[in-house]
Amino acid sequence: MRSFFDPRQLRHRPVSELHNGGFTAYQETPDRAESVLNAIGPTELPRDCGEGPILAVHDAEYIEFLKSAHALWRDAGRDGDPIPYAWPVIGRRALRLKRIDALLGRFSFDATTPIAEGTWEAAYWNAQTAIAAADAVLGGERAAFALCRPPGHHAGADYFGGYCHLNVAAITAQRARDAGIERVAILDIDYHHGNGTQDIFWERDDVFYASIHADPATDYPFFWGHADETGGGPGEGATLNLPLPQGTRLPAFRAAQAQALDAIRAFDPGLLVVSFGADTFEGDPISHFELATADYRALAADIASAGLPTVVVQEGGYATAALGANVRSFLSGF
Ligand code: Q9C
Ligand code: ZN
Repeated sequence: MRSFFDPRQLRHRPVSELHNGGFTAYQETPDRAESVLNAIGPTELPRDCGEGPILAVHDAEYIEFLKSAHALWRDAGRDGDPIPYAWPVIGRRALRLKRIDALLGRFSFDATTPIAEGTWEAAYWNAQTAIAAADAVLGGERAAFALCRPPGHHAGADYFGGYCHLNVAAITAQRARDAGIERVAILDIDYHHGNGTQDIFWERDDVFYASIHADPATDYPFFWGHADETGGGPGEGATLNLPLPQGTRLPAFRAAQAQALDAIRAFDPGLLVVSFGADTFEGDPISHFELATADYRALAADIASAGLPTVVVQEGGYATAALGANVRSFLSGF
């Protein structure tokens, strides 16, 4: 399978994150990408398609913020990386303040995701990697893989969080729409609900979003991903959430995925985007499903049997040493 990656994606290197009440080493490391690269062999560099496909999904003010946040933080005399800590909670005025602390709260939903010096450059090339995989499939490839890192599915049109800045699955889906594909489906099988992807397409009937994830009653991101969230307005019915309990193993996960694939087939998309997170792995340090390395091949084979042109984008997966083998297993299923 053609696979894409750009070494500039490694330049996002926050030092620490707020986790369970203290600062711990940042989990979403550049080593994750190295683990995958070592396992899957050579990748292709993306070409530079510019900001157009990013701005087709994300708000321009948010993009300007991402570019400038680290410098504004330094200008304010701070060491370390910017981390938001005050938010305009629902009901507050959406003030357009200039202070970096206020901007951080305006454009985020959590405090787990610092913006490091190289974050914008990494996020930009991360998006180009996804666009390159999309273009390969739009050009006739049956399937392609974007080794996206940082991940994307927690990022909304105007917010970051959950280790994500640019929503690579949404950028991929929108790229296909703009190339003339009338209906696109996204299957999100990361351990966590993809709140950003859901928000971006919530009111749209041209992009179907199906997600299998840990029940948000017990797991991050808590405020999205419940089974009764099915889309709004014209998008009613084009969002499908299938939460599963902690401890889930292959049989239950596979059954949920079959249900999602049935709904996707009924939607009749011209292209499928898979948000693939390997944080469903039994050895994942921050998650609580029990999938084994070989299980990913079976899941991918089920997806491949839907017979759709497919772009796989990498999301989470924090058992770094095993991540490469898990991704290789998944890709082998195609
Ligand atoms: N104390 C992805 O897998 N940390 N993001 C949860 C735990 C955030 C995961 C807090 C987890 C984000 C793409
Ligand atoms: Zn995840």
